[in-house]
Amino acid sequence: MSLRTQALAFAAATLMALPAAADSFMAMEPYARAASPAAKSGAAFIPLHNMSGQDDRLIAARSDAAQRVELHTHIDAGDGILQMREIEGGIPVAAGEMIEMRRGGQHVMLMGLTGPLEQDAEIAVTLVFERAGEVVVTVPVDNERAPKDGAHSH
Ligand SMILES: [Cu+2]
Repeated sequence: MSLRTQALAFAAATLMALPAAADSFMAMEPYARAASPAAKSGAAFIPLHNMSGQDDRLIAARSDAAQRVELHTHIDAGDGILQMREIEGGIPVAAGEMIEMRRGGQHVMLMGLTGPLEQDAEIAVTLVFERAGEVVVTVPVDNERAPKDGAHSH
């Protein structure tokens, strides 16, 4: 076995020793909500702890609960009114750090709901990370949850 082959074999063994994607990110009290039963869109708030041991980036999300899912944040347009924007380039997160999501801040936008978000139902959201790959999170619907920090809702 050449040195190069040995190095490759070692790299392969190291890769296999990595934890499964499901263990790499932990969702901290996630919830989803819609402004009303007739709402066409909703939002999921999924704070994520990066336990993968490596820097990563949340690049996309999808769910059967909505036709289109985007990573959004709110920006102050300068007139004091917060506007939602799609986050360009995803959300970077260092090893051991958190991706914060909250009302008036970063969130997973559910556009074109395939059904009403009923209180206490659960939806599955697939989060796609640059390195950890896909992580499926079960998100309870809690339309009654008040924003923790009094931020604007949408
Ligand atoms: Cu949004």
